Amino acid sequence: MDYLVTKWRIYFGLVDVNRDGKVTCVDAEISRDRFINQDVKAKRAFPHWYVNAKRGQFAFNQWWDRCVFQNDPDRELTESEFVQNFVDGYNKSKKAFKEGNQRCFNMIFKIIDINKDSSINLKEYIKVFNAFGHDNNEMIKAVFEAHDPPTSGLVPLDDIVSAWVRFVTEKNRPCSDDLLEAFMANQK
Ligand SMILES: [Ca+2]
Ligand SMILES: [Ca+2]
Repeated sequence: MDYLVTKWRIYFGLVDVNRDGKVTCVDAEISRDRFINQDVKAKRAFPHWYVNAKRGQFAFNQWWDRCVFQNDPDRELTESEFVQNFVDGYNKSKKAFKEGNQRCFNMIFKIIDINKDSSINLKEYIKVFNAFGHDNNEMIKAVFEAHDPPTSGLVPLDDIVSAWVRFVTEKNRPCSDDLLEAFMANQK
């Protein structure tokens, strides 16, 4: 299970937005507000900005509650508790674990797909990583390119969701795991 645990630790690092070694509602609030408020001046020019921002906030909160805090938003998770949840979920039912992750990555990438073209571009990818407190744009670009033949610049939503579900649920290391390698090579 070492390979999975390595990946779950990386996942913890991605959601511990303020890097205090715990995942709490503070991380949820920071990432949500940053994501919603980026480009706020530009967006205020659009009449539906406020409604869309409210929808985005709601969807973001839902993702954190369901997918990180398991419906208990007051939870505080250390890295080992976070990883243990994954170990327990995985051991309980691999099928349910995979389906749960499928739902969660669908949820988050639908939010990230800002222009609603059912694909993710580098700008959208950078925006969400930045909202989660990761500003190593070299790493983000490398992770994005691990999904994508660099020529097209767009990754279909379904492909990006599948890649993340594989990342979080696949126990056998393939000959080449581009996503993991992109994270490992660029860790600061
Ligand atoms: Ca934190
Ligand atoms: Ca898009």
